[in-house]
Amino acid sequence: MTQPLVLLDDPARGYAMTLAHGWLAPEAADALLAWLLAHAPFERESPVIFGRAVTVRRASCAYGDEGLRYRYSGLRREALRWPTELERLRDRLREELNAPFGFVLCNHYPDGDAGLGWHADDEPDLARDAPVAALSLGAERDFAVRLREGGPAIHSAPLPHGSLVVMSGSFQRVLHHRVPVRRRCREPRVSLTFRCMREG
Ligand SMILES: O=C(O)CCC(=O)C(=O)O
Repeated sequence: MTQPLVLLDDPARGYAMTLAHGWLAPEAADALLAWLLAHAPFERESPVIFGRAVTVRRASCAYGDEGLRYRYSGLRREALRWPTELERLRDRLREELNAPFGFVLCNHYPDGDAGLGWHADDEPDLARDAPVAALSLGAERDFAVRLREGGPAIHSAPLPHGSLVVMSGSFQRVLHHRVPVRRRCREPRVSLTFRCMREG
């Protein structure tokens, strides 16, 4: 792994974002992607957007500590028990980032026609201002960030296979992020976003 790059750092507003290329070595990233594509029970989502349930091309599933569930955009995801393949990564992240990661949302983008719109990971089930760590596997896709009030992206970074983005501090309260559609991309991508849940 190379030293993480600091892509955003705003001490006044209390947020930061780092990107570590090769956080997972290529062979390990290949094996994990193959395992997820073969075994993870991805389901296409129908989030409620402007009051209507809309089925999107992206699919997702979640793993986590026993009894955990996660509510977002009118959906409820029950966490499946941690498989060994993800437990190891969770433990490594807990140690490296000193944060109690207890849940991972897995997003499957079958190709570049699937994307994820502007949003923040700020649901009430999440611990306030805890880091969110996103591991990218498969096709390289862009990750864009803008202020919550709108306007153009203030940053956009390509996320290669095996890279890890960490959003920390007030990031989710101040900023929105998205994965734009990329029509030319024909390869699948899976992202794993590890989250810390609110106590109680
Ligand atoms: O796919 C990604 O890298 C981002 C995923 C994400 O923003 C989310 O799960 O909330």
